[in-house]
Amino acid sequence: MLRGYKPWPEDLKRYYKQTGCWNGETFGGFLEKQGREMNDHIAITDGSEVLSYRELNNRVDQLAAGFMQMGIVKGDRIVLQLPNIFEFFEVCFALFKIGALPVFSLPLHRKTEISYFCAFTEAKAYIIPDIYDRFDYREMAREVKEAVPSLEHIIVVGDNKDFTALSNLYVSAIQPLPEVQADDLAFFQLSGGSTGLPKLIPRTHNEYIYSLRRSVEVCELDHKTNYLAVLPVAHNFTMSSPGVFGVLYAGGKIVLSKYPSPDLAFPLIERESVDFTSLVPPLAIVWLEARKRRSEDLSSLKVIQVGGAKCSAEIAKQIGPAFNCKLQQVFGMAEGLVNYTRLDDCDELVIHTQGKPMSKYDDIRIVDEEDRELPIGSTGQLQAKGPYTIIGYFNAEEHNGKAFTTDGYYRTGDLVKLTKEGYVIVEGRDKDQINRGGEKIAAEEVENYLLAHNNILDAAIVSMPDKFLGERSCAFIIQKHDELSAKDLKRFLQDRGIASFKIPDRFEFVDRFPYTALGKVSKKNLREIIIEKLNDEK
Ligand code: J2J
Repeated sequence: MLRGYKPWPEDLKRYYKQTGCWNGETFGGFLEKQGREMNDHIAITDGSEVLSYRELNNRVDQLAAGFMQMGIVKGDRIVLQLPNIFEFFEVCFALFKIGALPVFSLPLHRKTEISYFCAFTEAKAYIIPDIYDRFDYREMAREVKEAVPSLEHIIVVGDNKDFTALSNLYVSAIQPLPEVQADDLAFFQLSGGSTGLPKLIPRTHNEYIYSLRRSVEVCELDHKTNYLAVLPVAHNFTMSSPGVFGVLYAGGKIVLSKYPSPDLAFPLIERESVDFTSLVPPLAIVWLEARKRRSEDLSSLKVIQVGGAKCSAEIAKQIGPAFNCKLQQVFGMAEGLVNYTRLDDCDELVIHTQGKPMSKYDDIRIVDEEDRELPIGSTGQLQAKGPYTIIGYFNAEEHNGKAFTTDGYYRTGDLVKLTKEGYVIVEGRDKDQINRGGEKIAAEEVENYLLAHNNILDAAIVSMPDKFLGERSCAFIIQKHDELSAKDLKRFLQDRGIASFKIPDRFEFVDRFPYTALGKVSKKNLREIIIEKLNDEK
């Protein structure tokens, strides 16, 4: 058993198996089955090249053999940082078949985050594209390797320079694949986080495949589905709600778009008869605007999902009519619980709520600050437990004590209320996080990066409202000597190497922070201060 991983207790395992939620399937097993049954049906396309289910399964087997030959074994952690390309799937499923564990980082992560993921998980390999979105990942990999010397392999998709080329690892199998059980760990997802460093979310085959199966049912996918992936496939939403893994589970076709812009996405929708896709709210706004001026035939679209951040009713209202399709709101989290509006729900629910839990085995409650359950209709903290909601982060015992209740509920940090139909309305958040158009920023993480600056005495980051992104981030700074500018601090953070979305949008230099009665920095007051300033500037 991997150190730092707390497995599901036996009684819960038994319960979720008895109820049929966990059906014993593994990722490798289901791809194998699809390879046989779906055969020449297209699994993945990028609009020019295609890969059938049989070909995908064969390439996965060859790659699994190559990984084994280079010494990757069951239980090894492999940090994966690939955009929306075929190889993402080949690598994932090859690792799943061996029982090695992908750690899903996002294309925007930079050397600070990647070095941390590699060191924290004691990763054996790090897999990257050569260049993506004008960024050379090989240069970053060199720095990561320097920071984490225990990392054995850097594997590159494309021009490998002096690293290992992924393309050389497709070989014919000479040894059998190891046994992988459905209760085994399959991979690590990343938490949006609210404290110091990003937390890692351990997932087993059983629990995650249940969430795929149930998502496929709720979203009514089948082998005729043509799903367009525009958001990064490594994100939990695009991966599993129902996402690209849900599509493979249903035997449908994944259409990969490297970028989410309508210039790329709309022609793909037309050419590939896309009927289903997932967006974050700011992207929905961009698509709505583009729809007015572009001429592609998008009549194949049946469902547009919007999730990851609150979609305002004003935007929600426009999506159905503009694209002549259904809107589905999705309120989920990489830790588990996913809520969907249903495809036959009335407009009132679809426009004004964030859906209801996908499974009847999801157990949710809304509580006050002392964990006392609140009556329906009151706003409180959402807690969740169920067959696909984790019971602990990886190797984070102290944090787990705070993030989970003693009776096993995950504290989502979201403030919600329930409608009489049992639908969730997201009202706010009591976690120290900024949701920048779906991209999550743990305030404390960025504050710590800023505190490493020798002229910063204290830093506090809060959200500020933004019409397009929903929220942006504002850093309040107390400096030792009056000499810093916003530009200096942006450069300081960039040089440190962190994802660009974490760099504060605005810096406010102040002499002191407001404090709560308990002596903590009052982020509520800071938010009020910046809102007032923004209003004055209008
Ligand atoms: C308001 N807040 C939302 C929504 C997520 C499906 C969909 C999304 C995610 C995801 C996911 C929201 N309205 N519709 O993993 O499988 C905020 C909440 C939540 C946090 C989780 C999936 N949808 N949120 O966004 O792990 O605050 O997952 O707790 O990135 O995003 O973020 P993340």
